Amino acid sequence: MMFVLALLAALQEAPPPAPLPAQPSIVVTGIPGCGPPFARVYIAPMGQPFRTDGQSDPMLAWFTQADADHDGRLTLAELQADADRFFTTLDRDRSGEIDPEEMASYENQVAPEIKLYQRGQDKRARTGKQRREAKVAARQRADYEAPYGAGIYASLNIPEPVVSADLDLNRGVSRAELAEVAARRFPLLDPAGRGYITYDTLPRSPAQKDIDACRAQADKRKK
Ligand SMILES: [Ca+2]
Ligand SMILES: [Ca+2]
Repeated sequence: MMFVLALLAALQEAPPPAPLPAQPSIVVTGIPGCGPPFARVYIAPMGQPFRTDGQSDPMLAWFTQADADHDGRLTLAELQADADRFFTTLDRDRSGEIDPEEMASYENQVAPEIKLYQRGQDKRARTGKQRREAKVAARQRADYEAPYGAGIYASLNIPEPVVSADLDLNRGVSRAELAEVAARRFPLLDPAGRGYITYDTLPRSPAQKDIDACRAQADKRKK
């Protein structure tokens, strides 16, 4: 990673290119200004975060794991099995319910990204321009349609994918509730009603779309 960063820095600082002598080809996987090709986190439809260094796709990591029979088609049964597996991870005391304490550990330790939309979470020092930009971004997130919380890193705009599975509002999420919620989310990921989800048709997260747009712009400038 350090090597790639150093390489990128060197490329950015390089003087206008002179004709190059023949060299062994160097694969540069990041585009300066756009960073690595993939968002470093993807929050799966049932709430589990997948992380990479940005050189491989965390959404593909989830899809490959969830598509248990590896036929390239994620079925509802497979999505529910994925939900069930994640439930077992979150229900630490094996009580059969993700209780408020386990919910808090999900939001604070397992997937802290989902809290980033909350006020006061980000205490970075900013210049005036950055503050103005942050304000605009916050205003956009306050818009109902704009993604926030987990939605920024996910295929579905669901700010908190675990707590929102508490269908009976008893402040706990049971295995059955998570399975039911998987059944409700499945059609959102399969709008054509094919009965399965493929990686290619899975909506890219807003974070990934930003990167894709940046790279497309950079590509255009090169041409
Ligand atoms: Ca499958
Ligand atoms: Ca419940």
